[in-house]
Amino acid sequence: MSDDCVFCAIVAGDIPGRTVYEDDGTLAFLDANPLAPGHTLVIPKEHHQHLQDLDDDLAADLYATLQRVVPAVEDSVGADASNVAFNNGPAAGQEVPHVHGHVIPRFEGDGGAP
Ligand code: DGP
Repeated sequence: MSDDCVFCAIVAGDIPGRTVYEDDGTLAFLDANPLAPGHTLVIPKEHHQHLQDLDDDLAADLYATLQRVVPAVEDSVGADASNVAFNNGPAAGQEVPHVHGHVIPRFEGDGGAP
């Protein structure tokens, strides 16, 4: 847990998050600034900034959660597909320094990648 991390605060329940899925090690919740309806973030509950900071077990847990959440999010909004992306470091656009995968629903004819 990092004191100044907004996603750690969501994990702790100190600020609200609209939870999509939760288990012991991971959490998925709706993005506050969605690029499409259903835009969801998938995080490990432990605070780490970079994907490469996760140990093998936590990386596997995160991937397993993505595999559950992606089809559930697509079904919930009637999407045809989704972009799944990690901004891994500030120079790549990572604004929140807590590992998070974006699940962005996509629709046929919606005009290209965000
Ligand atoms: P990134 O640029 O990859 O670090 O994306 C951070 C995302 O986190 C961005 O899409 C907006 C979202 N976000 C930032 N603060 C909050 C928050 O307090 N709650 C929720 N649900 N999402 C947040």
